Amino acid sequence: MRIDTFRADKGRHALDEVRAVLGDEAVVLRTRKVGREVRVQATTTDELEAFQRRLRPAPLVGPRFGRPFRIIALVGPTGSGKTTTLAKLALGEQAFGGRNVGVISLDTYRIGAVEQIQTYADLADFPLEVLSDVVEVPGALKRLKGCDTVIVDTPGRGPRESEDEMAWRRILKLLRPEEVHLVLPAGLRPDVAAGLRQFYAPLAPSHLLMTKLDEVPYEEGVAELADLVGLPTRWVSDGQDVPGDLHEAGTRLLRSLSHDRGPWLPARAHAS
Ligand SMILES: Nc1nc2c(ncn2[C@@H]2O[C@H](COP(=O)(O)OP(=O)(O)OP(=O)(O)O)[C@@H](O)[C@H]2O)c(=O)[nH]1
Ligand SMILES: [Mg+2]
Repeated sequence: MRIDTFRADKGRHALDEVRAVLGDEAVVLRTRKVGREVRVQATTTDELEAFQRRLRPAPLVGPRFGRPFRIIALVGPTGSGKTTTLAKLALGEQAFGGRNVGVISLDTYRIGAVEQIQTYADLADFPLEVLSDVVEVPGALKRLKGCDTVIVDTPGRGPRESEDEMAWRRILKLLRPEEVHLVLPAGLRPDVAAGLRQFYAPLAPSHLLMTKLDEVPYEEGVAELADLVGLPTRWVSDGQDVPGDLHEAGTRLLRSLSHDRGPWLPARAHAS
């Protein structure tokens, strides 16, 4: 999305400039005073509409591969929030909460990973299958046949992932998920996000799921990052509360484009 920045000594001069360059279609996003200068960021209604179209997800599909449930997988770098988001998706009314959800975990690498997901499974009473080999797939799918949606958690691994650690990728391919959400923290540097998009391309991510919006001052740059990754996005996460801190992405990203500028403190600091 094209966002232009206009600078002037007074607000109205900056706005005159906005109108002169972008015309009647201009949409002012953010206005900021920096020293003696007023900075206005603006775009056009056409740009905004195109942005919304690019990020809007198609309606959630039903099962597609001759099985009784749809599979939604979460992939992404270490600590991006995959397991926490999975719990929110499984428990939250804004996602699949209260319906028949099952969980498959492919994270048998990190110490404590199984215990982490087992805790949520016990709390929420959803069936959990932990898989480390492709031969375990048919049995697990059979045991989950009463579910409507199965969510798959995967290990966070970096570019130095070894051949042995790649086993989970083969299992994921075999599962043929209807949706693969690339889970990325919203505060990533754009070049790092672009690199990760490329790194995860072999897993064919269909959606972006941004986490940790609460850690980004004024949520500035969050919508631009989503635009850069260029995948439809259904949910965003903005905190550690399960399942509360999960939201529908469209309106939230649009709102983040024109976030108010008060003094910024991390959400936890506000609460205390
Ligand atoms: N502030 C904030 N913290 C979050 C959010 N989502 C997750 N976290 C925290 O981030 C940390 C890592 O979350 P996990 O869900 O374990 O991340 P993961 O991607 O499963 O990590 P690995 O399995 O090690 O790759 C935890 O402390 C979570 O509570 C969020 O939206 N905002
Ligand atoms: Mg995890």
